Amino acid sequence: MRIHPDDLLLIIDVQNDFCPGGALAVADGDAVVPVVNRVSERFDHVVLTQDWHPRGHSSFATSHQGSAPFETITMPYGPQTLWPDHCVQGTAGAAFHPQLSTDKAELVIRKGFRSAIDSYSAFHENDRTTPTGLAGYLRERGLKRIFMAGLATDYCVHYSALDARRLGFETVVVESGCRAIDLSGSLAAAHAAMAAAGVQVVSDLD
Ligand code: VGL
Ligand code: ZN
Repeated sequence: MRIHPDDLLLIIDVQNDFCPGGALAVADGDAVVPVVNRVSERFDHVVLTQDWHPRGHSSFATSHQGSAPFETITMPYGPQTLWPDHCVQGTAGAAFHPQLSTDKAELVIRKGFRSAIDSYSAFHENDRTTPTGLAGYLRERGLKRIFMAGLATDYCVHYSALDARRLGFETVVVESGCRAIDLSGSLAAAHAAMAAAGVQVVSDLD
């Protein structure tokens, strides 16, 4: 696939807590690092996202008495999966994987920093209305096509891709640079939703 000078690579949540040994480890999560590093050399513009929760965040099972990680509860904005405490602001788990090339990134967008609301998508929090500001940033810069990779395919990549389409961006997910949590069919559901929304999924860029 030909990459254009005004294409963007959005690298999603390649953080220690989503890699083996981390608090919310995605199987083989660190395998995305060399892929993402290689792919990012092809782009003139790179943006990173960083899951960035305050202690006691409402998406943590430990914030809800009697609840366990991976259960679903109802929040004012809808259903919310509960997670182990992860990506707490300023901790080693919230840091980018040490081998991730971050120098080229023009912007790091942090998300999930409001205690009462989770944010899977790089564009909108889980109420689907509170914006992160990324769409405005990309529009102002004239960047119209977004390639995505990172963690996890079925959560933050999936929701970012759907929002990108909803906001009118051409959207390409690079699968070799993604790994999934796959909680009760979430990966298959993510693939179906992305296809229906017109997200292009490619196995690699070459
Ligand atoms: C993510 C669950 C909770 C992700 C973030 O990056 O996919 N998943 N927080
Ligand atoms: Zn999170």
